[in-house]
Amino acid sequence: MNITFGHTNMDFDCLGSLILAKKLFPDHVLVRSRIIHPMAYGVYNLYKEYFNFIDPKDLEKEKIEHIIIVDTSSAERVKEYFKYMRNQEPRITIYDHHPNEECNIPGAENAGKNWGANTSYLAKLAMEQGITLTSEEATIALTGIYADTGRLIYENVCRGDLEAAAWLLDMGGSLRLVKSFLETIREDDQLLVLNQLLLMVEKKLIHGHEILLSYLELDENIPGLAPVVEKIMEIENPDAYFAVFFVRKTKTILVITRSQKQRINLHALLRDYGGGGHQLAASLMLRGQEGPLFYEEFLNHLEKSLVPATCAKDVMTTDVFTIHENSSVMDASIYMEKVNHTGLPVLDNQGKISGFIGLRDIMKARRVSQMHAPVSAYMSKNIISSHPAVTMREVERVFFKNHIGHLPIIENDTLIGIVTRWDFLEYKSRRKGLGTEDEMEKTVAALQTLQTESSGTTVEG
Ligand SMILES: [Mn+2]
Repeated sequence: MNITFGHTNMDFDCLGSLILAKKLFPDHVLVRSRIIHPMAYGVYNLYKEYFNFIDPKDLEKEKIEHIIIVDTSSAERVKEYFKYMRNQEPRITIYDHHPNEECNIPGAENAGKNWGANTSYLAKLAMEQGITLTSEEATIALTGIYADTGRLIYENVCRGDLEAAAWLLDMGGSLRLVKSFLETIREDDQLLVLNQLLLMVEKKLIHGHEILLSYLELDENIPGLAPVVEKIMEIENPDAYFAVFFVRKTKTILVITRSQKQRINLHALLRDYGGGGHQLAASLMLRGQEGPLFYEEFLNHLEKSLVPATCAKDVMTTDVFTIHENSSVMDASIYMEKVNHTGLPVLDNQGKISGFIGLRDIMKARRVSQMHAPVSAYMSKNIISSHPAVTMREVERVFFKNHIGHLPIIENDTLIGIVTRWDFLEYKSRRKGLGTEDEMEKTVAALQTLQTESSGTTVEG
């Protein structure tokens, strides 16, 4: 017998990979995990007959020749299947999309590649072989891709993920169904907590970070609080959210946190209490403490431990090209072209900033043939500037509110730098990822594992 299986606690990407593996390797039978991720349970239950799973227990009487493993390379996550296998040395091939992760399944070879979703990689193989899918199979696979790539927006998404998604749409995959399967808030009590939190969340500026905070007491534990916290994160868009819950019945404190800034390292913040997780997503559970006391103490901890937010002086350009107010508009125009800028701060005799001249001001002078007039006659005198400690969030607001893309930074009446569009975009594009690609991959992988780690639903028989 030849078999295919994925990791324990099967999630969407695992199911998507399995449905495609069944098409790619029809002489292999699918074996299901005895635990299914609660999020993915609906898909499993609705499409059961498309998989035709056998149970790990059924392997007891079989002689297994070849095994295909999808969406994991970790021995720990497939041990439930091997428990029942009698023969010692089946051949094993792995299709896992984290080939950098250490593969510790003895004798196995990973044929996978670094893709956003494992399903995408198998879809590419199916595409190349001219396989066709039913619309149900395409929908299952499409759900896997959307789930593991954060709806095609995580930083490890590659061209192949998008091509696979396009192909699955051609095969009749339904985005309407995908959307409904990925809905994280489905229970009434989740909705109730969501509404309560929306009314009570408090925004606080701590060392330049916009921090969202809430403290809520619950009668008993409610499953699925993390998706509620994520939903609030989406609505309020703070730099980080610390949601503290106190469950009265069990006297348990639960802290769920999400961040979108690498400067706010949640794992490090919660480790002091015995919690942890990852840089951008972490949680903590504590027993035997009073909720309100803990919350107060926790706020102090944040004030003490948060590293100050990135501000203008960290990202600004310090070699500022300027022009004197007595120079001609013509000189300004030539200089701008030379330094490849669309605007220049204008300085007076004391070296202080007295205005700003941009392309539009130069056009105005050109239209009336006044290119030899002094810059001071055409510059805009209403200078929007700021100080070195202004946070990047504030810079973003100033840009948007005033329709500008540069902000001169002034200290003690002296121009010390300028934050340009380019500086801003550089900062923004790096803010969600981490310094190096390696670390970025780790974070994405960690977020995917977090999804997988939440406790599974054990299936019948
Ligand atoms: Mn995966």
